[in-house]
Amino acid sequence: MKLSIGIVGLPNVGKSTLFKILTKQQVHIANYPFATIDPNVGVVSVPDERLEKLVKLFASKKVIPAVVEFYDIAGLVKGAYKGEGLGNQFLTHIRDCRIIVQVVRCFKQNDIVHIEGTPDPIRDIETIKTELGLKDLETIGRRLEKAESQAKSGDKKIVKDIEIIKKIKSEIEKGEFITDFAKEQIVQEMQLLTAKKQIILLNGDEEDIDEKLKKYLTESKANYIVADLTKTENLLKLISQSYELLNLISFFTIGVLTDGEDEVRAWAIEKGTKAREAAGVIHTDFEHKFIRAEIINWQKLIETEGWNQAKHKGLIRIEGKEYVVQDGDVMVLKHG
Ligand SMILES: Nc1nc2c(ncn2[C@@H]2O[C@H](COP(=O)(O)OP(=O)(O)OP(=O)(O)O)[C@@H](O)[C@H]2O)c(=O)[nH]1
Ligand SMILES: [Mg+2]
Repeated sequence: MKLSIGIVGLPNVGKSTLFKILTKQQVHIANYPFATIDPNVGVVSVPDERLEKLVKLFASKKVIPAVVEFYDIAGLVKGAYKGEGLGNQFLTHIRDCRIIVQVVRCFKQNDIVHIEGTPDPIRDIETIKTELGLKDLETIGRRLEKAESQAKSGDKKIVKDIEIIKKIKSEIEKGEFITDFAKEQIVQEMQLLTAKKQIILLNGDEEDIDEKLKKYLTESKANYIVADLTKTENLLKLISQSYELLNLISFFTIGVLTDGEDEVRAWAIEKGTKAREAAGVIHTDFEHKFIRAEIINWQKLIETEGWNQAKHKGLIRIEGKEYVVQDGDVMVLKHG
């Protein structure tokens, strides 16, 4: 499962600065709006101490961590949905992202241009929310038209789809996010932006965040991080927070125990994933050909100092396809 994160915000607020901190890529950062036009895409390894310990135990040469993909796109302005600024075409670049990070300018330095004259975090957050909503309404409008023309056939699924579409449409029109509907198939098909989980990154110092803003964020139940991007060197907490929001956990595979590859690898799955589906994350074939999984918690494996030792002690469990994979499981799959 690919975890991808899209970075949005007004122009010139620090999106590319954040992207550079995360990915260590050299990207164009400049004190004028719309410095970024084509999206920047970068991959970041998910830091995991457990992985390093397993590499040591198996003396593996190669370690393959789970990765997160970041998309840094052009700035959004009021009216972007109807073509203002650079238009909204670039919003399509983040449609298959699983999380949206919104960078909000809180720092006050006057020499940095603000598209609306002066920073006003609440106004700016609302502007972006409106633009995301308007983009979704455009998508929804098209989909509703199509569904309504198909509804004449009386297909029950289409009738239900229409019901859901109308419900989310009115939510978005009220200015609400529709994260509660994110699991609905029709919502997933439309890849709606307001259905995605969001993290607000307040770009500034603690003293730039006033009481009014804090209250607003609390009332809107926002997930937020405060970070002055000119002083921050590492923002890995953004990745751990994304894992939490998406309910992700990791399991590990050891190459020498499976296909003979000299590598230790981490895989991200959603909490509650069963062994067979987890096998499918490694290779689609494995899901169909799944026989069983041999499993041990990573810590126990380190303590027993090796797979064979753990096996002798009877610590390796045999689990079937219905087993719910736990965070930190080391898994050896047996497939046909
Ligand atoms: N003082 C200060 N300046 C910042 C901070 N973060 C970014 N900047 C400056 O703001 C300007 C814009 O930064 P970018 O990262 O290019 O902003 P962006 O959001 O990618 O801008 P666009 O691509 O034009 O939409 C640059 O001159 C940065 O150096 C900050 O925390 N404090
Ligand atoms: Mg930029």
